[in-house]
Amino acid sequence: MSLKQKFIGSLVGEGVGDSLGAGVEGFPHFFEVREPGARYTDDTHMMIGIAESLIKNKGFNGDDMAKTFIKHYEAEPWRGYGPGPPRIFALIKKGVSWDEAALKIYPGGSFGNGSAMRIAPVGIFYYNDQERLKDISYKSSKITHSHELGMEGAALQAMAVALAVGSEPPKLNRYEFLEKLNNFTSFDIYKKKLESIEILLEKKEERDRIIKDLGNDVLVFNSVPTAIYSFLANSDFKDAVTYAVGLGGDTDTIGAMTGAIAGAYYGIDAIPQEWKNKLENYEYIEKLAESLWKIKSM
Ligand code: F2R
Ligand code: MG
Ligand code: MG
Repeated sequence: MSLKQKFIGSLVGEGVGDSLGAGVEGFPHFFEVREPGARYTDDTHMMIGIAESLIKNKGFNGDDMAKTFIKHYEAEPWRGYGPGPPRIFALIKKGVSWDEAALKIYPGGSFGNGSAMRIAPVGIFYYNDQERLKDISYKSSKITHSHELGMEGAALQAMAVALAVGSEPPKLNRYEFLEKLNNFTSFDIYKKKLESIEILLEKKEERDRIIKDLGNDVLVFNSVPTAIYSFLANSDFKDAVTYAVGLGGDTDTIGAMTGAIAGAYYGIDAIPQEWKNKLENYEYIEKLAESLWKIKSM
């Protein structure tokens, strides 16, 4: 499969997963998931901002990325943003630097899942450069989520996307995938969750066990591992994303993160056509992924 198909698969996969979970965010767990809703939410909206800024600057520029987030938020504030980012945007507009504003909202910074949910463009763009992937994940996270667990969660999600780009279906070795993620992170909380994923996969556990051991709420260390599990426990794009959303809780976000990983692995052609047809701004998201791929291929 071509790299281009994987890049497009990841960004479209994010949008589709977000739209599928959007109408049921916060629902208690276990329900049948059917069709994506008409709209994506803040997850995809901010993912688009990251892609645009990486393309414009041919890499990371913190000031520009923050301004891009703010421009999008002001145009469409109704996309269901978390409580922190709009307050941080207001501070940046008042002149606080992009890498300092986030520290002023939550003590030690936010560890919500808002910087991991949007990180897919960093994962695909730096898929073959682990050091830069971590560095840029941390920097892009710092705009709104400056807690070390917030930045690490974004980096781990980016690394899962990167590993999926670098793996050719159907040959994924789930245990090697988890081992690479475990070697990537030095944080105990993430290492323990990755070890739990391995055990849960072996035992083929029920959904209530997955939620209990991994989590499905808005905190990044409870939703990135669940997205990774949802990808690894299922054998095609549709099943992975449907499973993730069906767990309930932060459905749009866990759906978006699972979709970004599964789309990077299975590629754009594996995403159901009727879901692609329904995705708002499909052509634009596809164009962003293609531009990232072109810069990467230069
Ligand atoms: N906002 C939502 N959903 C609410 C309803 C939307 C509704 N459907 C609508 O249309 O209006 N979803 C989005 O928010 C989540 C991402 O949030 P983000 O960007 O991480 O926000 P924030 O404020 O940084 O963190 C979220 C919560 O995490 C807790 N938290 C974070 N850091 C903390 C810290 N240091 N100490 C204690 N708690 C901390 C807080 O409870 C924050 O409120 C996604 O689900 C996205 O889809
Ligand atoms: Mg959302
Ligand atoms: Mg959400």
